[in-house]
Parts: sequence; C-alpha cells; structure tokens
Amino acid sequence: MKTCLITGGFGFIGSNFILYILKERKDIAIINIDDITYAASPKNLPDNLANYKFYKINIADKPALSEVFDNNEIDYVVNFAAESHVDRSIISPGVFIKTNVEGTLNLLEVSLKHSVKRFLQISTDEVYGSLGKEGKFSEKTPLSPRSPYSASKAAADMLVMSFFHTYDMPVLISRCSNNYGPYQFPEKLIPLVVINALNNKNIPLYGDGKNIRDWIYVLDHVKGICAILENGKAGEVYNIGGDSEMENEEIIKYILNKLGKPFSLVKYVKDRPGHDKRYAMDFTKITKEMGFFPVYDIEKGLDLTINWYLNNENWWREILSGDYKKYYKIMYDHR
Ligand code: TDX
Repeated sequence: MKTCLITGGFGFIGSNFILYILKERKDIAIINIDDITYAASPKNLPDNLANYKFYKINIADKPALSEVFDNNEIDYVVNFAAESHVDRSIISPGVFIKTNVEGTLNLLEVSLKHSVKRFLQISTDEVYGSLGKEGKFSEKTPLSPRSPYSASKAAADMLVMSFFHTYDMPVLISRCSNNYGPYQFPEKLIPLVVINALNNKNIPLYGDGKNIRDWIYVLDHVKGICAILENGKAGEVYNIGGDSEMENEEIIKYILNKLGKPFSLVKYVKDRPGHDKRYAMDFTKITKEMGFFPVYDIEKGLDLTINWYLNNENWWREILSGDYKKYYKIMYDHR
C-alpha cells in the first residue's frame, strides 16, 4: 500500500481526484490536508471513506504540516491546495502569495526532509500568459503570467523546479487548461452560469464575450494527473488540455439552450482588468509518453455537469446562502 498526501482535497479538483483514486486504486491510501477555506467543503467527499485520513491544516502553517509528515509514512505528495480565482486575486493578491507561494515552499521543504518519492505540483495554463488567434502553449513556452493569481502559480512552479535542480528532489509539474464538472465553486464561469440561469438571474459576461478557453472535464484532468504521478519523469513539466476551445459567449449559449433559458439573461459587463484573450494547450508530450487523451467532448462534459448541478441543488444552495452574496455584490455590482 502506498500513501499519497493530497493538499486541497476538499476543493473542486482535489475532491474529484480523491474520489477517483479511492474507487479505482485499492493500493493507494489518501491523507487529505485542507484548511476548508471558502471554496472547499467536506461535503465534496462522502463520510467514512476507507484508506483515508483528514487533517485540517493550512499549508502556510509549516509546523502543523511537519507534524503530519512526522506521524505518517508518505510516498507521494500532490499539491492541489491553492487560491485559484483570478478575479479575487485582482482584489486581494496577498493571500495568493501566502497559500500558493509560501504554502508550496513549506510543502517542498517538509517533503524533501522526509524524502518523498514523488512530488506533483498541480499548476495551470495561465502561467504561460495569453495567446493571440494562432498557436498553443507547449511546455517550452516561456512563463509570462499576467494576473496576481497566475504570477503566484508561476512563482510556485519555479520553486518546485528549483528543488529538482538544487536538491535533486523528484518533482513534477502538471499544467492544465480550464476545468469544469461536479463540485466546482460558483465563482467560476460554468457553475456560475448554470446556477444564475436556474435562478433566472443575470449572467455577467466580461468584455465582448469572445475570450477563448480550452475546456476540460475534471475527470479527464484527474486521469492525466494519475498518469503523470506514476509515469512522469522527475524534473519534467506536462501540459494537459481538453482539445475544446470555445468562446465564453458560445459556452453560455450552449448552457442556456440546454436549460431552456433565454440569452437575454446575459449582461455584457465591464471587462476583467488584464483579461487573457485566449488559452490553448499543446499536450502532445503526455499523449506521446503516456497515451493520455481527454475522452469527454465538451458537449458530453457540459451535459454531465449541468445534470450534476440540477441534481445537487442542496450543495449549491448552501453556498448561496453564506458569504457568497457579499462576494457577488463586491464582484458584480460595480460592473
Ligand atoms: O462571471 C464571469 N463572467 C465571465 O465572462 C466569470 C466568472 C468569468 N468570465 C470569463 C472570464 C474568462 O475569460 O470566463 C472565462 C473563464 O473565467 P474563470 O472561470 O474565472 O476562469 P479563468 O479566469 O479562465 O481561470 C481558470 O482557469 C485556469 C481558473 O479559475 C484557474 O484556477 C485555472 O488555473
């Protein structure tokens, strides 16, 4: 039995990863470290999971992290924990540095001290910056982050690589495009659109609505992460993409159509400052080396996601009844 320590296991991608591993891999036990900040919820995982332990810890708290490593034999570390919303990073960048940069450094130091066998940093296509109409990001594209969020992720990636070169630590980095699927917090475009539409509420569309993202269903991402964790080469970066570029306006039209809601719900609002125009991933490296290719096309993935939000109204209603209202006002009232 191998033990894999996951940070951010109550978040969107982390919880999907844990569910997948515990279902598919009986030879892996999970330790979940999560501080249960606003975008995370214990309700993202069932109670009484087997081969599973949880510690409520912020990765910025190094002594608490060290204690977990002192008390458990840990083989792999996968760092999902991050502040991840670009708009929030524009309003308050400090916490992004604390969690994403300092937190990653703590985790690297503690993992090095305990000689973990693999350390996988979950990163993002945003570290590469913004594309024009042509081209895709490859692993060789120079880093050019343009928001406080992506700058914090790029800084973390650089620290991770520095541990490979300096200490010969077996680190890997995966950089993925825009995820969507069950349990995504409704500050991100797709769940926000679904939930606002269901509530007949305006849908804020930034700028001209023509920005392009390469969408990937979260389960495809999770499978890519597993492949990298087991078969990736230490010191390497692997891009993961969805092969599904779409304009924001097109995505919204598709969702509204599925829900039988009118496009008149869409309100074009003031653009996000520094809004990246287009992301697209060249992920031939992971395809060639590990046979990875996303299996969910965008329509199938969106249909599954819409149905999940329709069938899990309690999950998102609870979020809407909390601090989310305050956040929404700050974010959208001025636009
Ligand atoms: O209300 C909205 N209206 C709107 O037009 C929101 C929330 C977003 N948008 C636009 C901005 C982007 O062009 O939709 C697009 C997607 O926005 P987000 O869901 O905020 O994602 P993005 O900014 O692309 O960043 C995401 O992808 C990379 C994640 O938030 C990151 O965590 C990930 O690393």
